[in-house]
Amino acid sequence: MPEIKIDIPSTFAERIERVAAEENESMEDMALLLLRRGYDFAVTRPDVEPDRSQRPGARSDPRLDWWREAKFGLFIHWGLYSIPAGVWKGREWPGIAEWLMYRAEIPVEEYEPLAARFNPVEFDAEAWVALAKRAGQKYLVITSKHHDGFCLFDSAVTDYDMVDATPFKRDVLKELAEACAAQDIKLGFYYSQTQDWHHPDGDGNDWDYDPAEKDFDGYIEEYVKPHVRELLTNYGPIAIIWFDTPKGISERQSRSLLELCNELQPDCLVCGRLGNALGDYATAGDNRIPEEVLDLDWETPATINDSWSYKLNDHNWKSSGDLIRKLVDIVSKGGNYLLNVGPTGAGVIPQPSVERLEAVGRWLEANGEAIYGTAPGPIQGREDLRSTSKEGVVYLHIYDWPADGRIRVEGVQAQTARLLAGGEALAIDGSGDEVVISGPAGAREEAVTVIALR
Ligand code: FHN
Repeated sequence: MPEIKIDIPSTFAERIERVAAEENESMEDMALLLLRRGYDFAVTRPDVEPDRSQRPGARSDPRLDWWREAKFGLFIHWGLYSIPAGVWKGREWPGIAEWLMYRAEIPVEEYEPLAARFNPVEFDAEAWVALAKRAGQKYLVITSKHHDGFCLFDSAVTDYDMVDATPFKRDVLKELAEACAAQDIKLGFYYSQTQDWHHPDGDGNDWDYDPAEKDFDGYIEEYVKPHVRELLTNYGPIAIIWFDTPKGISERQSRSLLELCNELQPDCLVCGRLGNALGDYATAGDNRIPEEVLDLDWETPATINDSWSYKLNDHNWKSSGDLIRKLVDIVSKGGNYLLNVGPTGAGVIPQPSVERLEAVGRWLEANGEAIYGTAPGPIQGREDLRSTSKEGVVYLHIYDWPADGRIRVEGVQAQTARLLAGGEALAIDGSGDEVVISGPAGAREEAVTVIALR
């Protein structure tokens, strides 16, 4: 192929660099994709974009209490895109695999037949929920409809759904709802309210449909709202509706979706990506962890590898130690961690994800007291440790255990120190300006060692 050189504005170059880093792809591949599709990523983004922030008043709303306590949830990206898993007509497309239809500009006519191949015989709702349980996750959010428009639930307003269009014919959301109820896990539905590349009036598909001809308001009124009604009527209590990529949705439209959710299930939380700063809690950028405590209820959605949905050749798994540190980091800043898995087209959660979630679960079994129901601790801004707190206890989460076992902290008063895992009492000296804890010398095996100070 001949080499072509073009000058691009530096802001666009920055955008390419950022997206390439986020999706762990080469600059070259991302440049080609973004030049081709021009997806409108902003160049610089705050941790929480203003339109995805928490609505005024929600900070003290008791409806969020269970969510504030929960801290850790399981995200599941599963749909037709899980079958090609990033590969179309023999070519592997860079980036996140659930975006394949958009990035490869696959015509609806060619994408739709994937439904006839969606036969996830390995799907086992109880096993998925049991995995969340073992991981110490308290809620689960699954893609009821992602941007490709395919519905995992039985809908009366389209046949492009799991029951009507696949050989599997089972309402997998119903099975998940039952499994969640049985195992005491809260259930949430992800729903792409703005982008729908299958619906002629949804946002995003400009290769099959002329954007100038789209009736977006009609799509919200006659398609999105009936879907939300179905999701909040047919599956028992739903804890969260997780809208996504609000893009150009108007305040009126966001508000009317919120009102519908409130009318149907007043206790159901609506995430910040409803748009127009109307959500019950704020949503940070994907895989973004703010530098400091945010005085908001907020959540970071995050991947274990790079893609959200299953991608054949994405083997860039974060270590379990890294995931535990990320959980601690987020919770120490007042946030929740919604950690994702991408099951295969056959319905199998990839083994590397299972192993990592189980490792986080084992850590939480010993240290969960320092995570669930905690508030950010008094010690912030240190590289080597994080802190959380609850009634009369400060938890120090030590990332880098000092070789001599001596940990010094300022700004906290304490009489006793104990290792949370195992309960060993540590010597403590609080007589000076700082508290000095003397723990065992030498390296420790845990990714994060927690000390409870009282
Ligand atoms: O475009 C989606 C993406 O596919 C994925 O669903 C993530 C999860 O937070 N949300 C959007 C990008 O922010």
